Amino acid sequence: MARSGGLIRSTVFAVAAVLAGAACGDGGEKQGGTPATPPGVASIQIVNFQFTPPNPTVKPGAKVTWTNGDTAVHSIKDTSPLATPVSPDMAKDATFSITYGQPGSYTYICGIHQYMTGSVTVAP
Ligand SMILES: [Cu+2]
Repeated sequence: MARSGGLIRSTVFAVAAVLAGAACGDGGEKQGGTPATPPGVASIQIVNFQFTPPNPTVKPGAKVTWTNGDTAVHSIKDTSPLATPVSPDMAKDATFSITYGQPGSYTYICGIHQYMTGSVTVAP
């Protein structure tokens, strides 16, 4: 007398804990308009005289950081109309960042080895 239809229903209520906007307004007394939630970041590694990845796409307001993984010294020179100041000479593990506000395509090179090229695309 086996009773068929032993349907075991395992209902899992996945409570989606939406972590929307983690505690904005911490009452800090910082000066300057540093946004609480940055729109994005991207990292470009310099390895073997190449940018990796060379052509990232980021959101407006994103901060792109280059890190020199080579023992050779490199620098970052923005060659777009943005005309960001050239980075200092970057020793191994040194970093340099540019924050891109407006959509567009921003080319850059190594100021020392100008055959090292790349571009950052900023798109909404
Ligand atoms: Cu270089």
